[in-house]
Amino acid sequence: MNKDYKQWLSKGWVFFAAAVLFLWAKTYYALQTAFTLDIENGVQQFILVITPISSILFFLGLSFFFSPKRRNKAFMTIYFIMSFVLYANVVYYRFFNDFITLPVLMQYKNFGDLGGSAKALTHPMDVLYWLDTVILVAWLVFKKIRPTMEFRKRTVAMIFATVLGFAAVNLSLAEVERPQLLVRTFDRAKLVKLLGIYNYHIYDSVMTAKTSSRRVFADSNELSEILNYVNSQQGKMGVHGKYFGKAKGKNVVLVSLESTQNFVINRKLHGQEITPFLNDLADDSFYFDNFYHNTGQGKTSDAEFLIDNSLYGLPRGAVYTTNANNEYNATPEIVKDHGYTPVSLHGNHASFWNRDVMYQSLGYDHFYSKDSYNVTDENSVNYGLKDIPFFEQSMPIVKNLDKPYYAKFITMTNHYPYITNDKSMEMIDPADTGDGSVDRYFQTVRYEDESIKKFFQLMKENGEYKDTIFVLYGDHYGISENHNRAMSEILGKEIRPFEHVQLQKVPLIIHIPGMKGKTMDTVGGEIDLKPTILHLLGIDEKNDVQFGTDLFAKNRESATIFRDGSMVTDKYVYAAEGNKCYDKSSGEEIDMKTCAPLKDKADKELQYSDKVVYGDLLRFLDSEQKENQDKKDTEASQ
Ligand code: GP9
Ligand code: MN
Repeated sequence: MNKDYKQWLSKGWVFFAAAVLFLWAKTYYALQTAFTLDIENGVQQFILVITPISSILFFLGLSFFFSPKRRNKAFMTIYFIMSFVLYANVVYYRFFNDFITLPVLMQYKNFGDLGGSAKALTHPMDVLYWLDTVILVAWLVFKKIRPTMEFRKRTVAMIFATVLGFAAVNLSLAEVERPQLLVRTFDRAKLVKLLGIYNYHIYDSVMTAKTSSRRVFADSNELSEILNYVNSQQGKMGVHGKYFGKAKGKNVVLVSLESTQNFVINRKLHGQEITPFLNDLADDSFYFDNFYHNTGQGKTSDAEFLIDNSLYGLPRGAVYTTNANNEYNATPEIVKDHGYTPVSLHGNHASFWNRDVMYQSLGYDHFYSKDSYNVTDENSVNYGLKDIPFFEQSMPIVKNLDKPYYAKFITMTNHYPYITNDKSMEMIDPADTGDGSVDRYFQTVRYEDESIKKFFQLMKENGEYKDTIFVLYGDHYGISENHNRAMSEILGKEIRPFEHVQLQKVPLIIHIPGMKGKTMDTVGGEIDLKPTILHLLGIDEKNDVQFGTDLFAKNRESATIFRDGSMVTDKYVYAAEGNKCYDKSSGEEIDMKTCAPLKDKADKELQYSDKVVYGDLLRFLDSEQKENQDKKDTEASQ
């Protein structure tokens, strides 16, 4: 190598500038290609270019506070962490269509479990995300060109002044583009778009700390306001459906259908039904074809939370991991007071989604998790035990439960990336859109359907069927917006925000042996299942805060609210994404004015629910109710 060249390469500022440029270019490349940020104008484009620079200079600049001896190591460590944060978001986004939040990171303490998915989510081109790190490390390893980053104090001060300058420009432009960006935090994509990925993570960490402090400062007055709201809403509290008590004393079986969306029900692929058993079962049950999931980042666990508590999950992270030690008033605990044995059954290990801890707070007597099953390489795929052996092996457990039981079965095979590992699992050919996940989805849904068929057979053979009511629900979407192209091919129409909202429908089938059932068109969501189930059992709510309504109640408001602030009623669809309003039956976009009340209501209700969870407000419930009752008593006696 030419001597001048070597000399030049060993200059500290050359190395520093090269590293900054590498990281800047890489971050910009990710912002442009890996995430869907919907850049709307030139200003936003400009913001996107400059956002990474302030945080890159700031963090890499921190290495100047280390002694010159340690500086190179400190520098590379920071560089590596930033690259890792970027790449982790890229991979996470491919599946979740969302950015990582600190609570989510903490809940995936078992990253090993994501092994299967993670592999499918990495691409060969991802080498680009690590090439720069390799070059920089090599640069530092070769003694002949090893630079020493020793700058004058003035230079360092200038670097930090540049940080401040860029940050100020960035923040003021962002404020103009999106007023109150930092206060209204529903949308992580906007934060990343306008603040950059690294600043977003700083913001997220501050928010997480703030969240934990909310519990400390919460007081019981907040609860009275929420109780007033809940009691004033149409049909929310104590309004019975016409089947109140019709399943009194029966066992309750809940089945969580992994990633199962409603569009597969009664649909054919290659002339074959995708869910033949569920289709027949729906005919012989109460089948809700306007039922939506209300989940957020907590996915399966959010669905479980919604169903047991009639409270919403959180806007960030999963309540199962962030607030597992709260006081709750959940269905398992309530039915237990009425003589039930509440249990949960799932073939994954107990700590996934922090279930082992949360279930104790919700009042489950026992959690039959992976350790209770015989799980081998042959009988598992993806996350673990396949659904058919799961149900087969669950039967002896069920038979031995004290009756009546409230048993939740959580299926798992129909999970992204929708893998089969045995020909006998493939009962239908994959679709042919060319999008692997979508194509395979139909096969794993078909397998899941077969497992439910088997489960019903076994329940009948074992004499459990006739004394049991069955509640089957899809936990959340399986096909994200990243697959809109393939989905529009399947559905034969363009996927606008309206269709996207409609795709959040999941099947709900309530099967009561001996009762005929019918298709129910009331609009509802997972939030409504707690009162619906309790009422079927003839149990009335008391001392409770719940946001759902009995799905069988005639005068209930036919509506549901999504975790992202969208809302669906029998007439309108408000899509929070894009802030759009639609007529529900025609799908035509209409004036946003019509949806304004829906948007307000959704925001208010979600805020109330978040207050309950963040503030752990149910711990005040007994004293608050008692005070109200005392007040009423004194008023009555006056
Ligand atoms: C894990 C299973 C899947 O135990 O419930 O969880 P998900 O990724 O769908 O939330
Ligand atoms: Mn799930």
